[in-house]
Amino acid sequence: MKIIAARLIVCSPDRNFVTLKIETDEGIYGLGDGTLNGRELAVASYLSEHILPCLIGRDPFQTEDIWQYLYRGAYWRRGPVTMAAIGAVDVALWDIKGKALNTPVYNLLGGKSRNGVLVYTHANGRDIPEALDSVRKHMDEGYLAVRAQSGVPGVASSYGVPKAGKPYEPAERCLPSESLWSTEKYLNFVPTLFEKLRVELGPDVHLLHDVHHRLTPIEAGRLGKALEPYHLFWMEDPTPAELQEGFEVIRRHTTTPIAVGEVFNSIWDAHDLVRHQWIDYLRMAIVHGGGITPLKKTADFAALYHVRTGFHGATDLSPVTMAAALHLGLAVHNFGIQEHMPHSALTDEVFPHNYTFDAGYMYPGSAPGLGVDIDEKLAAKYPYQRAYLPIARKLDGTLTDW
Ligand code: CS2
Ligand code: MG
Repeated sequence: MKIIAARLIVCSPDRNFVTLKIETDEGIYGLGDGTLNGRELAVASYLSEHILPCLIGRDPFQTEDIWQYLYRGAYWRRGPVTMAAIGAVDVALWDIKGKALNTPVYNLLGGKSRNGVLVYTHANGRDIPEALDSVRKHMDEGYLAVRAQSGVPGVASSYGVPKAGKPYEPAERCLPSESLWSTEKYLNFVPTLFEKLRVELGPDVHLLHDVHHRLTPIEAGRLGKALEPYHLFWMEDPTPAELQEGFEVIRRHTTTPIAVGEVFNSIWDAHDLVRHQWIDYLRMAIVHGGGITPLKKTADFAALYHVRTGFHGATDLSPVTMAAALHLGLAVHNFGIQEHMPHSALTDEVFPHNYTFDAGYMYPGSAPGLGVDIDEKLAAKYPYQRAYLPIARKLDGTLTDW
């Protein structure tokens, strides 16, 4: 089998997506996702200018060699743009391989290690009563694990809280908006949120929380300790993770489990975090980490240190990445949980897929390959629109991590 064409479909059905379609001489094609929120065209250009011409004529079964060719062969390594581009190719090749062998991708990764993939979804509210209602609503829908975010009194536009009545979606089709941030108000408030949730909801539901990189390690240690009585499933991105040893400080102070990695793009970003057991869950997105090939290796490495997976699953990753995460999550032994932030109805229409949700778990389906397609005619009706993530400033105007 040979690759005869590779092209990009950049569309915006409610939000931007970069999709790669690789076609073969046997009529089988595969899809990959190259979406990098707010930087979509950088990945599209990397793919069309630098990668796609090199794919023509190659054997799509050679996922390992093609991955090494794109990673080592470029000389310039890593970084979100490069790795998202490589990830799009890698995932499309696994899709082709599954279709050619007439089997779902999880069977090529070790087969099913479990019946279904435990997922968590997002609950949020402008205040504690609204956040509580939102968690309850998702529990009624069948979710066994829910991430809870709430507006913080005195802090305008907190992370994870939607604008009036809309589903939460941080990218905006305008220049970056600015929000204000106060660590002091946040740290005083969050334990009261989880105290209320536990009192009202009981011990069984898995509760998660995303700090979104906003604390220093010692502040994160304080928060983790304060949250211990409410036994969170995890506290996510407590501090920016460039300094991996920062997590040693957090670990020294709390037993609240830690999840990190949605902005990582290489096993090397997590190497110390994993081997020192400073974290519990690794959240790299399949696309931004360079695809299924390196993520399988990363998961196997993490397994040696009791670190489990919690792959990123926000709506800025397309249904193609969602499917890839479900296939890999079903197969690896050290699966932890999968984020599920459902896409809009329009996005789901553009990307028809086989994966399903039932009673707290998701299932990738048994279609050959990944089980996701793209309706190109419909996609063409929604052209790319420039969009940015917001930025955050402290109350005194200092730019801080959003
Ligand atoms: C978030 C993301 O899903 C998450 O945990 O942190 O929504 C993140 O803000 C976006 O992916 C940014 O593009
Ligand atoms: Mg997050």
